[in-house]
Amino acid sequence: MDIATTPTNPDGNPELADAAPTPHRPPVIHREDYRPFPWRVPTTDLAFELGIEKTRITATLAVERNPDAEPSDRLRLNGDGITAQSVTVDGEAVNDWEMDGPDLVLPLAGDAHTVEIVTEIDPSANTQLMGLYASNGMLCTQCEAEGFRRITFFPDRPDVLSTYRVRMSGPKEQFPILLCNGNRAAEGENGDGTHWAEWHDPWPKPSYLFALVAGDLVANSGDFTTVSGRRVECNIWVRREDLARTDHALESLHRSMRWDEETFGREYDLDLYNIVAVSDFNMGAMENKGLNVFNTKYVLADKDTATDGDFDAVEGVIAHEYFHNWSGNRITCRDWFQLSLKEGFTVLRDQLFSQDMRGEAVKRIEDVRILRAAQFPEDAGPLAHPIRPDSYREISNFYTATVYNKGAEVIRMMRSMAGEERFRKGTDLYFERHDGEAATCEDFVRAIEDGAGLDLTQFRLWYSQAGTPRVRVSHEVAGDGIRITLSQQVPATPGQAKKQPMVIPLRLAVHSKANETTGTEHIAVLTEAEQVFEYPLTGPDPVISINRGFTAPVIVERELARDDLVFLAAHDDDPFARYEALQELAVDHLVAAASGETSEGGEAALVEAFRAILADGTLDDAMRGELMMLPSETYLFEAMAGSGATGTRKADPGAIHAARERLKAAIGSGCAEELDALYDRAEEVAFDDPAGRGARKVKAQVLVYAAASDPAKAAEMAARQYDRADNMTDRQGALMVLAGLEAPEREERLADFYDRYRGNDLVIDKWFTLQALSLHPQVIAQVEALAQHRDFTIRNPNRVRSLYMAFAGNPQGFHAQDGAGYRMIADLILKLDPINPQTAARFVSPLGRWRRIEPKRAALMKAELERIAEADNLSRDTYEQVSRSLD
Ligand code: 0A1
Ligand code: ZN
Repeated sequence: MDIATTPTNPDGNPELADAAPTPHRPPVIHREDYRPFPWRVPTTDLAFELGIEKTRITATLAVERNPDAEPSDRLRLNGDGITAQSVTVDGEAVNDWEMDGPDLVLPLAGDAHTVEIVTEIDPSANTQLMGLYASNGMLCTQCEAEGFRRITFFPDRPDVLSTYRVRMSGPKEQFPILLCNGNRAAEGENGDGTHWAEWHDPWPKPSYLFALVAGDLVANSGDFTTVSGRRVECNIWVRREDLARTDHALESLHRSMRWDEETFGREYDLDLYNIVAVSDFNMGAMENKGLNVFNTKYVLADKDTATDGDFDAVEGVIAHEYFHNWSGNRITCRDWFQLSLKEGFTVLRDQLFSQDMRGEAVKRIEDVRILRAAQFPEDAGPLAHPIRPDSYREISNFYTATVYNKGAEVIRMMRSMAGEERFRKGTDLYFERHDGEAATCEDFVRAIEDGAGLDLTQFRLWYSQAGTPRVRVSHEVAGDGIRITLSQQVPATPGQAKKQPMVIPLRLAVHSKANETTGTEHIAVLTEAEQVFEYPLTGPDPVISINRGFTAPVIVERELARDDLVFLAAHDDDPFARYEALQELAVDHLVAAASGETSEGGEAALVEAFRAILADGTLDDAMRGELMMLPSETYLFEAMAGSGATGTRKADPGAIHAARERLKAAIGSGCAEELDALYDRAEEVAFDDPAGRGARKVKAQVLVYAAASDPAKAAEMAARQYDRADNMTDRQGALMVLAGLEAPEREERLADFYDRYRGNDLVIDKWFTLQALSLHPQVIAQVEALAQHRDFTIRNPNRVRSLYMAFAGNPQGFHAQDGAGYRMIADLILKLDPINPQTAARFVSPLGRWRRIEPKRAALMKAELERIAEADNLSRDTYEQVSRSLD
């Protein structure tokens, strides 16, 4: 497909009036076309007269020429679906402005002016949830990436930093709480039932960090004293009925604040930190300066309604948004191509925080599992892009696992190469050098180079090359040493046929199988296409343990004998490497089985390895639970399809599903006694016991294996667990298994769950998800019925995701042989696109994987993409994802 390139104006924006792009083919924005904005906006004054159906905004911008940019006598202010009621320049009404597409362009001759613009919007009609919108009777905003332009005309780009003063007024009964960024400056009543508040944010910020909330909210409050003695008032704002579920969020915030001081030397910089929970939200949460807006899912948690995983997610997201105060807000991005500058770094920071809070090994395994489930397929498919993309049509489509999670891995590699102490010197230098600026990924890399004393010249390729590198490992023993040959290949990705060798740091050790001893750890930094590393041997029968701790986000291809993998699974001293060896055993066996190859002894070896894990007294249950999880079907598709460049084999979802179920049954029956004993032991552990979380995790796993090997017994066990549960983890774990079984217990417990939690949106979301994810043979019909349920609404993103994202992640349903699953997702995309394009576009990528799937299903998937592509008036979001998926 040809790409419509877009020239830029001197005013630094794409020329929307250019002929090539049409609503059906939105323009492509290129990283190389970045130009500084010709104007600065030192101060922005906003006055909001708030109403659910009509809000009037008066924006007063002080503008002055930017000496660092090419001069222009026009000021281009971005808009999106808004019209100006009036425009004044230096107090005089003017009418020589014009609209250029959605933007307002104003001629300005002098060096400095004051521009005032009035707009009026209807928040209740805002179904996209970008800009100012209504949710449950309250008003809130979402401005990243380009939502501010739906409120008022503004240079809505991250490199225009301004100091904001905001006055909000509105009916007091409807909106008793009025919140904005920064510190409260003044408030008062108007005597006509309305009241007002003025807010001042002393820190210059880009428009995407602007936020406002007005509603009937209550707060869970708790002060935090920073390292230098500043008292910070912290509030978690929610609806009254949710207040009892906010303690965990507040405690997580306090822990994050302390950790960032201790670990990165970052202190909070305002007197107030507000977090508001809203139930209609496109993403997880948003780091607006001093006023984070959160999806309720990442705020509310108590034992009865949230699982252990939910508690972890709340802690992780609270930390993530808090850490953005430095990595994102104090130092922001120059342009949206630099998104990984703030997101990759902040994800790494939140991962390190959670490792410190909950244990390094288990958290690392969880993070790698997420990377493999979400990012590896992205990197191997039509939507592959570097962590710093080169072009986009709609930036919302680039809030991806690549920018976030691979971005974090790339910075983690720098940390591994530098060591913790030197890495900290690098980050200190970055914060010092760029505080108050809109920076680039290049700025970050240079600061780490200078501060940590690394040469990252070649390493920079991680920012520009997409695709998951494959590293092949072979070795030969030479005397009392070992020669390890590592070679790398980076697969071709869209727009990038040829790749250069990357810098790949791999922690490795050489163990001795005969002596059952573990070797010392080395770090091998692979920089060439092929390279030999030599190490001394510590004993006979060497086995290489490589990419320990998952130091590099690569796929390791090693031809290890099954015995060697079994040895590593049982004896490796690196917990991640143990997990990896087991995963590899399972992948090898399952891919062979799904491909119709014989995998003689594969199943027996896995059952034995499993038995060893169940019996291993050195493991705690939290780690045991991780080790018990088989690779996901999506990961197995990737393994079966091989690399983009060389893989000729296609993934067969039906065969993989069947092979995986067979293996689960074999483990379930082969280790029945051990699994039962584990369950009985875990059942005795009380909820609050420090071992409780691990115990709940292994119980859920035991049920999974029982369901595959002995469904009647599993139904009985799960029903009993459900009935006796005193917490959501046990209840959900049991119901998840029941939902996949054809047993009377299924309907009873599902009905009970619904009745018990009716009215609690987040838990009802779980009820939808459990069913959409289930292994039940009738899952498609069940999802169709659930879409008609009175509690289903297409307007709430959480609810849509709870049903359809879960379904799209259920291989058995989504990949149904007749294409009914694909059709269902395509129908959803078409229906949702006019309402909420950002959320609709996120459903395209599962269909986009068609090239790696066997031909019959691939044709059905592609046909659905084509059907979407033919629709009139597709949003920019969905258009971009569908056209890239078909290219
Ligand atoms: N910056 C946020 C993510 C985010 C991005 C876009 C949004 O618009 C709907 C919302 C949130 C983060 O990384 O947490
Ligand atoms: Zn973020």
